[in-house]
Amino acid sequence: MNSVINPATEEVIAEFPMADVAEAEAAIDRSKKAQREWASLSLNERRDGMLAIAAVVDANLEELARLESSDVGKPISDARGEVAMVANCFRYYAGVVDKILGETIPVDGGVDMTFREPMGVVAVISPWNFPLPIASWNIAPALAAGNSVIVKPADITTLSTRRFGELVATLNLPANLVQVICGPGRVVGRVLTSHPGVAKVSFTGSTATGQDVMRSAADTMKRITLELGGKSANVVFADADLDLAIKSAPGAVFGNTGQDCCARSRILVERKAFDDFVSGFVAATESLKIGDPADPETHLGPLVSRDHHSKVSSFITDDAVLAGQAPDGPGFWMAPRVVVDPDLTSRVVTDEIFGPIAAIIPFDSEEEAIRLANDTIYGLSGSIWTTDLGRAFRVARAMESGTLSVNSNSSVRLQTPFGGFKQSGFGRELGLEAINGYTELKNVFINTQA
Ligand code: TXE
Repeated sequence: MNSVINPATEEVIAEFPMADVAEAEAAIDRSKKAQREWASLSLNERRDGMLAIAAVVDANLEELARLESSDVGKPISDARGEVAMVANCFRYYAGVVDKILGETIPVDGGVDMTFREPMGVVAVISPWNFPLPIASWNIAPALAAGNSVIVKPADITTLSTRRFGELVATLNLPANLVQVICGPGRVVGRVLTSHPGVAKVSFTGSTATGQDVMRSAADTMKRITLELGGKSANVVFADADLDLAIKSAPGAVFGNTGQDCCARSRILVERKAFDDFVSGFVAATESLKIGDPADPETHLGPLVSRDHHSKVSSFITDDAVLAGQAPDGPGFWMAPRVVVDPDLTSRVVTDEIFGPIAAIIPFDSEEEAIRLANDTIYGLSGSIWTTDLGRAFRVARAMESGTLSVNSNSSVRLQTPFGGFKQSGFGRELGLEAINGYTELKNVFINTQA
């Protein structure tokens, strides 16, 4: 039995059995049949099927948000917004079903064209920080392209995805089109990443597990998309609208209690503005409300688990400035901390912490800012704050990162590609680009001289 623990209270809120290898294999067999059925439906039927998923998510938004909030420790206002995004994700990709285009290519001696064909069974292995949204970013484009899906949520945060699976099963869709299977990553996850019946694996999680997924998928040459960790830079130039940059920065690193692959956990600030930024940032962070995730006013909940709390605690050093007050009593609570001008080789600067700890680092020139921003094994996200348009473009083009924003700390939009450079992974989620990751490209040449 797997016990689900509410990280804000440490109470067991649900128990359910974990799947084993045989169950995972049976799910793959069922999924193959579902895929053939789904791909043979008309375009309108597939579109309507996806709209029905969006509608059932909307109709159950409050329940799904409460499950997510109690399972992850996520503030309820965030969870509501995330579940609304899940519904929008299915609506967006419902509109894509009949817009998956090929090309005609000028050639001699005939006509040449390309088709984007479904891959087959897609396995989605999702993490615990944004369980349902991240699963949906992969389920929706996979379905739009004519694939079936098996989702394996992280063992510690299964509730929203399990309920989503139950809701989808009530719809008039091919049986087993979307199956949710809960089990340990090293057992059930491994079956999905190694079984010949799975064509594609979309994995979101740690870089170390991503490497394991790659190795395991190699034997059967699976297609893979990896969305892994990050150590994103928030680069603030002195010519920026400093008030706006300061107001936005705490949410960008401490949102979801820092458990965000896009967390701007390295804040690089031009020296001329450094002291003002640091004092403003600490004050803005102190105004964040830490506490009961069920309270709509709460900004920060607890960390997701006891294990994760002890991992994040190992990053706390004596020079960290405490910015806020965590509740006493049960729960995996941690108040935000700020480390000012740290040694650039320290773990707080180099490692993905995945908790509420920010490093603020000074720089003196644009070149130095770029060098510091790129001085990491990761390359997922990042921000540039400046009022100089030329500088904004220069720095954005020079940063080794897949998802950047200027004068904004946003990373994710349903319409735009999301993914990383370097050890943050490869492949892109979201936008029309995601469809390329869920289709095989086929070229057909027709001889017109025969
Ligand atoms: O992730 P794992 P963990 C980072 C973050 C965090 C660290 C560890 O730094 O502290 O990873 O988190 C499944 N084959 N991110 O240990 O292990 C697992 O069951 C197949 C960043 O929880 O990567 C879960 O469903 N699957 C990240 C998923 O992989 C396996 C989000 C992720 O778990 C498997 C989460 C295996 N051998 C953590 N082993 C981000 N990019 O946002 C585990 N799994």
